[in-house]
Amino acid sequence: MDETQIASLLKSSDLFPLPQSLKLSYGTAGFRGDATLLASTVHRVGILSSLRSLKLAPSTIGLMITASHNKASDNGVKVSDPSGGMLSQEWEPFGDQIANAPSPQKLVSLIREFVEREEISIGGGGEGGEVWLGRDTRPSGEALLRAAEIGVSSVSGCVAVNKGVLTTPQLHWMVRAKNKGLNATEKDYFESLTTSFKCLIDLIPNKLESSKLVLDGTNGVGGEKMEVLKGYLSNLDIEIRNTGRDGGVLNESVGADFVQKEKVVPLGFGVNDVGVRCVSFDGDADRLVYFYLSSGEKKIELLDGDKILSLFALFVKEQLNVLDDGCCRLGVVQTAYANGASTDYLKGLGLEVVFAKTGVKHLHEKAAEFDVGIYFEANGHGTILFSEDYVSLLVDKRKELSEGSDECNAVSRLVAVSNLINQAVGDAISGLLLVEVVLRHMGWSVQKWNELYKDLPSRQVKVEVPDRTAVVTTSEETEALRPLGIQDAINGEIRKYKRGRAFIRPSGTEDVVRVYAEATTQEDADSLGDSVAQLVKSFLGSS
Ligand code: G16
Repeated sequence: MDETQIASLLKSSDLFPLPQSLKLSYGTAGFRGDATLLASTVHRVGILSSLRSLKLAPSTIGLMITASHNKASDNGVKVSDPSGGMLSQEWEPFGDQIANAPSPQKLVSLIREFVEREEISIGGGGEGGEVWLGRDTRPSGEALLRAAEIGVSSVSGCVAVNKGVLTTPQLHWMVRAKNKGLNATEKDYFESLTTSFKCLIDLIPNKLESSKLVLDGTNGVGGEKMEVLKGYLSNLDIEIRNTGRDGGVLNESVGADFVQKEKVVPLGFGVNDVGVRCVSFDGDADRLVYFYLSSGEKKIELLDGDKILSLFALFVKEQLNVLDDGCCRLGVVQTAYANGASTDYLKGLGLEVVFAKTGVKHLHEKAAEFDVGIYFEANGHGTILFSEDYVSLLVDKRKELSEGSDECNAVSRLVAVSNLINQAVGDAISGLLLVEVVLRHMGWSVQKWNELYKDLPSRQVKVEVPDRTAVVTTSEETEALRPLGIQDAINGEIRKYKRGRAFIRPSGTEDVVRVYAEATTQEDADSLGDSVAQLVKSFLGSS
């Protein structure tokens, strides 16, 4: 790094001093925290993104300003690699180091060491770097995006391109398309989804009139973008609520995280919606869960990520059965949060089920090992990955099949699904379109879909503690290794309940320890969850 580059980094870093006692880590999905404290973090992630782009030149990197399901006053930043997937985990420690560097001088010395070690050529006349920036609708997003732009541009030869308000999956999709040399605008995203959705609808043998779907847009970017998509689609009857225009607050008693954790109806929905198919997005529209009200009560029937995964698995398997394609390796990936009943159901279908740590970056990696890998977290984050080799094989196969035959239709469906469902990351919009296709294909109502299996009652609790990092778990997060003795105490509680299962883990996005509990009755699941939460408090203290 030459003197001019060092001066440029020092100058821009002076604008964004690190707030006192701020300690952040890249976490499950990037850096998150109170938005008023994040300017230095976002600026530094801007620098990191430029370095990543130069390292992988020629390539475009994505930088998204969002805190997704967190409260509206929080914000955050996450990075997309050129593939559209999450930032390589190998770079996360460097992210942690620079985010916490106490002074501009220390920051620059860390960058210098890293640039040398990684042999990154800055301003050496090679390919320049490019970082595409997006943000959700949080009020703090605009100023933070500006901080990111300054960070990106402080690295010589790198340009920041502001793509404005987007869902996280849109930015990932666009980055992936750009790096593949494809059309990569937001309009291209909508057109690609619309074309494959129409193709899948046309392939449905006995089309029934579809009933209305109601979307809870969580007062965030997802509702806004679905309004745009509606303009492209003629065959989806959808009503959009909680768009944020009517004064509702982002994620406050609305959205996928609220609906999935609390299992109650979001604001804006009520007695008039009994029996209607409803869906909730989260704050940056990378998660979706379906639900319906079976009575005028607040309680809902939830169709979470596990049920979406099961629906998709059935559909894909049905197509593979038509092809009699024993050589396609189809697998599904879940986390410890997956309801035990869903895992039993998937295994009963003869599917290979593997487990990963919480965080899409972990699930995505495992799903990519299959020809067709379906991954979903119970919270509604997931997608279907098709290997490029398998898609080429399908495309070649289609050429040999007679148009309109069952085999040809099955191949066309699989290819259209690979185009519809986001190959970069979980995407609520494309997930919604695929659920709608599959329900119509099966001729199923949301109630019928819900009957695939019956969830074991479960309970999730958040516990605020002075230091959540005191909880250390095994790699699959099913057992706590620290604090010493807590797992034995948890096991003692689990043993008291029939089919009892419970685990704890530190959240990577909120300052809490999460507790998950499951048992044969809701009363037992609640009681197990509460007693494990009590154990967390007694081992770690309450904050
Ligand atoms: C993020 C991750 C998800 C993860 C969720 C909760 O979601 O992308 O994979 O399940 O956080 O993580 P944790 O339990 O560690 O807080 P989102 O939608 O908030 O970006």
